[in-house]
Amino acid sequence: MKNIDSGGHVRGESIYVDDLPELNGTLVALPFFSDSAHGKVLNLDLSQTRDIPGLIGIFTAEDIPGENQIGGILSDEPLLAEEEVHFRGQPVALIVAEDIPTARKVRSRIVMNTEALEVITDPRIAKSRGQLLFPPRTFEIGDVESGFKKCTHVFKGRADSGGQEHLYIETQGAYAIPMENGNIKIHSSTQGPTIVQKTVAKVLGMAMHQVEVDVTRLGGAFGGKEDQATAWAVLAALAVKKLNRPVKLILERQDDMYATGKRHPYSSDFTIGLDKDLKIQCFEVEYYQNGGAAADLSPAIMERTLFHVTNAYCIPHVKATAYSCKTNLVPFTAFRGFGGPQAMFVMESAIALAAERLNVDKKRIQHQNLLKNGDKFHYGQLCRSDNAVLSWTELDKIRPMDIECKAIDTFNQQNVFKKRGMAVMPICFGISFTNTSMNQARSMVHIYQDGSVSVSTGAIEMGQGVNTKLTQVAAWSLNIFPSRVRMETTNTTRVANTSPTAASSGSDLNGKATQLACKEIMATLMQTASAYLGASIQKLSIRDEWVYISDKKTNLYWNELVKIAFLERKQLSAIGHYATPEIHFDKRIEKGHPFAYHVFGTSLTVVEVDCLTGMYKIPKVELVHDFGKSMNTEIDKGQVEGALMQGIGWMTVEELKYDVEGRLLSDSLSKYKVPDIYMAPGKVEIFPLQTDGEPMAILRSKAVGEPPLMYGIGTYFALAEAIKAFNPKYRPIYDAPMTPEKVLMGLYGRQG
Ligand code: LUZ
Ligand code: MOS
Repeated sequence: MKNIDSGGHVRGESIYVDDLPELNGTLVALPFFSDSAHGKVLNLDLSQTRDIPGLIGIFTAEDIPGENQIGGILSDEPLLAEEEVHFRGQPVALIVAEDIPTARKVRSRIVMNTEALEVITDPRIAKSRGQLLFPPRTFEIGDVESGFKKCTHVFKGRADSGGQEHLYIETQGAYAIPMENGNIKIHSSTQGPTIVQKTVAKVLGMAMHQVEVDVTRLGGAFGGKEDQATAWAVLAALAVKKLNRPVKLILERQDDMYATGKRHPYSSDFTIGLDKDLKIQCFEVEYYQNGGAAADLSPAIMERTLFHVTNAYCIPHVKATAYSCKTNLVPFTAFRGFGGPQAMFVMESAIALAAERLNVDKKRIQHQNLLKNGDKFHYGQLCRSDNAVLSWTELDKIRPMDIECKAIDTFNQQNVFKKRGMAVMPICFGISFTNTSMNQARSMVHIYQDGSVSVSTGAIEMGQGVNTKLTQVAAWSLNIFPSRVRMETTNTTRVANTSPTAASSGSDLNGKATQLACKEIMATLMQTASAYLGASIQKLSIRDEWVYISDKKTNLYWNELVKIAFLERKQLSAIGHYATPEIHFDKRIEKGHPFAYHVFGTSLTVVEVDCLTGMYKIPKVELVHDFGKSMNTEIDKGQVEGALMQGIGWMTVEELKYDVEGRLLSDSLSKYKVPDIYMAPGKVEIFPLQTDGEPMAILRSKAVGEPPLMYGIGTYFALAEAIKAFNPKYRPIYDAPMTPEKVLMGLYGRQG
């Protein structure tokens, strides 16, 4: 089934927040941001703004009627700064004007005077000063201390990975509208409409039922709008509350890059221990997560890091501790993978270091240690599949790795200034919000009198195709054609208490809820048909919109059946509620069964380095991915390709740069390089792992949003191999991203 949005997208007709028709009298809002990374606010001088025509108002923390607090997990983040500012880009005031040029002019005339306080940007320094956002956590299994003593080989190392800008094409924004009786309606570009609703209510001192949030779709999010869409919606709503006029707040690209959180940079220390057969016996790791100036989603992200310590490997003795370090940078936030990729980069670095010191092929250690059915994860859950090994074996069958290695050796012998390298990257990603209570969803289904169907869920369409998948779920559950089904906007008055569309779980949770709602309506319709046809329910079915008795088609058509049920005064609407069964987690002992299932896969990446310039390209990536039984292979392949490319960008050219004063240097697209079409692999081949599918997944089709991002990690290690082929003295230092500059240093130095 084709993506239901593709026509609208291609014609440019799809609606985003800034495309909504504006009501008469709509104003624009523009935040004034702190340009100090850490300081006491002495005063905010507005004197130069007074006589600017078109300025409607400037609001600060003092104008907030409720609680000046937007922290989603911990209450540590004011919406508008009060006595102190903690990062550059922190909102301090809100300018409301007739138009954008006026608002910009006003902004340029506001002066904030601060007394500078010490600026910390390095998580290790923050940790040494005791600057943590919340207490550290340790996940442990076995006994590393005695385990290391029994190891033949023990290696210590360090790994660093950089942050990443989301670069959703639609920037952050919201359009807030005053309604009757002081109520407010907000169109928000958010993954979490309920978070927006709840926070607006809290900050404005309203009840949740006075706030309606509506989302048509997002032009990308990637985690950047899970929590950090909220501030902009609340600011717009604050202006509405103050002025009783519609207010639109859309961040321009540079403001968005400057003032919104990104993927967390991590710095980590590890010790890996192997026995004489290269079985990894022990792994000890300390993660220093750069959290920025407030907690935001860092507690949950740090938790997922701790779940993905060992990637796709079984390690009997593990001790992992994570620190979320408070720095004077914008609060870092959710980004596809949510702390998992950071952990997996450390694991792969440790294996690479061991392979290098032992002078063995990294693949040998990887393969030797893959998870098998029955293995226990360090958090207590059992691995219930052999898909790690199966995907590796399948890839090796399709593209024998030894032959690939030989081809690369031959290429490297024949070329002096071009060198190739390859890496294999197995992945394992847990599906479910790590916070068990978030794993629930609702779906409201109406059948109209003409037989057409309306479906509302908590899922947010952000380009990932969830609405297409939910259309399929509804159509298949009712045995009607997909053209009958309309996916409605996501609206808090129709579907309440939604979890954000995140954690790769949107289709699973909302799909299962939709199945339940459809099932309820189908039961009603089957009763109706049974009475009308005088046939027993057990013998009845609907196929392609016709009612059948056993295998015999009747002349009762869907439209007619719906009409009869309506005239008989039957309920043709239902709300399904789904909560993932079986999952639980006990934080006191850090053990449980947090995930509904895991997604596996293995990729093979080949890179080619130009040894005169340090530039590189990626001739190919081939991978075997565990889709379960994919319900939409085109959408799922699109997710794998997009995630792979995003992972490649994170590992290679995307470099977030801050100076010691906490100033973001890479604050525009001329300074922050994202992979473009020339950077894309010459060939991407995706082979589905043949399995029976996963019953906990919607229609046995596994969650696909995040896991394939981690295939990109292979690129880093393939580049290290290519450099080594040119410069045998090269010793990698596991410091991602591997930019062309670093490659060049590696080609002609000892490290890179
Ligand atoms: N968001 C969240 C996520 O709140 N909890 C999670 O476990 C998660 N995992 C991945 C992406 N977003
Ligand atoms: Mo996410 S990182 O699934 O919002």
